Amino acid sequence: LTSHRMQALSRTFNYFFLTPSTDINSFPHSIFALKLTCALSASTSNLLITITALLTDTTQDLQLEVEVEASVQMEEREGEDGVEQPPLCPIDPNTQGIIKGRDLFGYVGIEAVLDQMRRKTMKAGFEFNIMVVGQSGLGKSTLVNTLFKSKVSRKSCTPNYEEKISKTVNLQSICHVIEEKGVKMKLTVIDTPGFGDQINNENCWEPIVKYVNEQYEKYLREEQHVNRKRRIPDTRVHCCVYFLPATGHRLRPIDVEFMKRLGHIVSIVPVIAKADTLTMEERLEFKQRIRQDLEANGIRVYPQKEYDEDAEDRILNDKIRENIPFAVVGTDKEHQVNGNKVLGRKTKWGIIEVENVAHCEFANLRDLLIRSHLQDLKDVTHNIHYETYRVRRLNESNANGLGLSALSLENGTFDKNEAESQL
Ligand SMILES: Nc1nc2c(ncn2[C@@H]2O[C@H](COP(=O)(O)OP(=O)(O)OP(=O)(O)O)[C@@H](O)[C@H]2O)c(=O)[nH]1
Ligand SMILES: [Mg+2]
Repeated sequence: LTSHRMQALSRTFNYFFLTPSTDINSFPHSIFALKLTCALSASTSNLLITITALLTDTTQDLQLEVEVEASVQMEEREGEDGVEQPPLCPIDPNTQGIIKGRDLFGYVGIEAVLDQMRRKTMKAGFEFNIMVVGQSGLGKSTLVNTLFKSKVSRKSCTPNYEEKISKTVNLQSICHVIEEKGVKMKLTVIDTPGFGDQINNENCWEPIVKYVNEQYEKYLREEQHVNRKRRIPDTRVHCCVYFLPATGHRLRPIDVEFMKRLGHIVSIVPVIAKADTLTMEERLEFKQRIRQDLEANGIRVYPQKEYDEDAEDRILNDKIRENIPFAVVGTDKEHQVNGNKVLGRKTKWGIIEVENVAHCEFANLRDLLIRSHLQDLKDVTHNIHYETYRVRRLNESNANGLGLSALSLENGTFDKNEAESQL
């Protein structure tokens, strides 16, 4: 609070401004709730944590008292010698008609909900699942290793992934719990076998589409369970990193087909693989051509324009849209550069530093996936892709005259007795 605002508040209310050293137990119980409001007004994060711990059960009472207090204040202010008081806060013409908590009765501490959410998330941790998809030999498995060995996890993960990367023949998940500043993230990367080796590559997207849908189905079944788990394990693919070969030409028909299909069920982030094989000019031109091709073919890649929430979002996402596909280089080796250990590819003419933005865009990809858009990717997965799947499945089962339980039965999770007992 500014000192001006504090003065204005103490004219109207008998407020106590607590400091972190104030002993809250020394206050009479009857004015406890009011004092909590005051305490939140002078909030520091430490103070907030102590007080919330003391008052977890009185939150409801607190809200009621605050509301009463607010109406009293309004009456007093209206009755004061007919003299119009200046508003405590300047009135924003854009918010006229909306009474904001602060304007009415000072600082209530609504924003403390952020602290509450933070504490809950820290306790529970969260899951994030990335899938890598693309033609064989483009460096998918290498990039998964790069991600786990790079800054995202260097401190917390012991690389137990096999040292020599060989051709991936089965779909496999690599999972690490990464902890940073007390926040736990269970990061799972699903490595997929590359396609394009067969003479006939028709329907090569099917195993991937099947896997993505299976995860939605698993989640749907859990949701419909009568005794639902408190937290449904989330194995849904939140993001699919699609590898494009650095041909320098245009999108190949197989990539167009593949991405078209995947784009409807999962958020795709395309990347140019092995970008160290392109010069800077080639890289720029190739990126531009890919963006044109994506648009011309109506391929939906993340972040989609229609899901931008506001102008701020649009500005941030426009920058990403102008920059995709990221040109990445992968490695699982570390080298010494100027006395520092860096992840890089050693060539005859120098070291390509994977995490150096002047060399490649791996760091931009990692920032997008983890630092800036992780929650949005999870939200889009849940609210758009999963929702579309859920609606389709429920419509299907209704059209077939099967109930929800039958839907679960159909997918083989329940045994017959369990389903009958639910009915
Ligand atoms: N030049 C260059 N080579 C790379 C890069 N990333 C990986 N490689 C090499 O490419 C080869 C294949 O890498 P993998 O990671 O096995 O490729 P993949 O996409 O997993 O292949 P599949 O498992 O068959 O689908 C290895 O020899 C890697 O060292 C890169 O960014 N640049
Ligand atoms: Mg592989």
